Amino acid sequence: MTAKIINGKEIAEQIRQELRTKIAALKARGITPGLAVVLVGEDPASQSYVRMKGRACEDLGLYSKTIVKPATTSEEELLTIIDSLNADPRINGILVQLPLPKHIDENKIILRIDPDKDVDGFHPINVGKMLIGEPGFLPCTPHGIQEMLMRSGNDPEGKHVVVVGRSNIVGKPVAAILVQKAKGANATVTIAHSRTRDLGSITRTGDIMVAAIGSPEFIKADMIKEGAVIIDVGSNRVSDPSAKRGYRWTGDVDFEAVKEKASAITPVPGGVGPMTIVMLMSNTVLSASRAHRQDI
Ligand code: L34
Repeated sequence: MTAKIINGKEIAEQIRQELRTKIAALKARGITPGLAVVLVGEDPASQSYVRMKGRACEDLGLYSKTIVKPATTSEEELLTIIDSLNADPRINGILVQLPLPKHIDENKIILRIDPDKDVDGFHPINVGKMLIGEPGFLPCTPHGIQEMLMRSGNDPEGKHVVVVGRSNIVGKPVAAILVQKAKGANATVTIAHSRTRDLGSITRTGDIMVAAIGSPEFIKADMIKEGAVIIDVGSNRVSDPSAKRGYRWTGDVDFEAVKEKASAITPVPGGVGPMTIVMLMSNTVLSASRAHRQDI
């Protein structure tokens, strides 16, 4: 079997079009949703993600503000920036790009963001709401994965989803979302990770696999079930002297081999990445409509 490619770029574009209608409705009422992105340091991958977020805002006609600070920025300074964004009525969404430099406590920073502007869905209030199935903000990558599954005809209901990876950004929340008693969910979920014994014996039972390990091409063909749906969350920048820019993006899945055994697979680039960006736009629009009590 050769897998169907789940085109994240195309699905994200479809969602962008839906957002344009909502944004036009808000603008007709004098409301322009606004997003602030804060980047601390000079990690090249982070720089490129932050650039893409700014460009997506521009493309949709959202107000956007990108704040770039040196790696030496203190925790106190960053907290002050967040306080001012919390108080700024033009800003509906605040995102602090992770990872932060080691001397800054990420949890402390996230806790300072107004939960009503937490478009990343990382604040413990929103994490709690997600877990109990209450409306808040769903984290962009996990929510994007859910949208991707549904819009590609791979409803997770009743299926066994094996998540590989247990980060707060992807592994844990995607499991929490897909296990909900809700449309687009109702899955049986297993979370496997670096300490899982005999990983392959677990991953081979997954009808759907979400690979979020952060290790290039870690998932080999012999680790998946024949006909499985493979969601590759990996976003690894590996150096490649033959590439124009000197690097290329690769996922956590050995794409060439796995695509011969899976029924559907997301590519890297052009898979989960664009979904993350568009769900961020969606959360920002949602936040603005809530802030102005608009039902769109
Ligand atoms: N706070 N930190 C916070 N929020 C997030 O949602 C993120 N993440 C992850 C890292 N840190 C974060 C992102 O934005 C990863 N991530 C992300 C976003 C976009 C893409 C990849 C990761 C993406 O669109 N990648 C492209 C390839 C890159 C390119 O074309 O230059 C792709 O097609 O996969």
